[in-house]
Amino acid sequence: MKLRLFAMLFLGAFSFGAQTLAQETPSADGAKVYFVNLQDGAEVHSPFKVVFGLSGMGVAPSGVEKAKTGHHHLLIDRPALGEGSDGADELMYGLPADEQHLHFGGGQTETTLELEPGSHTLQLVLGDMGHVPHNPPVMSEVITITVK
Ligand SMILES: [Cu+2]
Repeated sequence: MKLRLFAMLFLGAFSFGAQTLAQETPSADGAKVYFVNLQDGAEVHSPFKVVFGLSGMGVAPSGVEKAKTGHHHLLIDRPALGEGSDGADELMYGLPADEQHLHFGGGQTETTLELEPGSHTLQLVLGDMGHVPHNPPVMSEVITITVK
């Protein structure tokens, strides 16, 4: 009996702890992000415009807590979300901000990119107010483009 109570308290503490961690912001069923103006295999001249599409959820600036919203992130020249060496961490704690992870925390829905000539990969990922992917993540396919 005593042991059972302890186990319940332990499990209770664990689940509380898990909730305060991330990937707890639910996405909307069927939500999608996508590239409006670029397809896999596209050839572009730098600088070029990238337009972000979102359906089934809304765009909100980072730091704004509102259900079923998020802001865009553009992942450049790296493995698909969740598949790199930091895959588990980025799903749990959020995306870094560097030249491979652009945040559009103002709620922007497009950008202009300047990339070196050659082949590059791009992926769009929606993040919550704290830059953490939703659960389940709302992300585009990884597309490969060639910059002429
Ligand atoms: Cu962000």
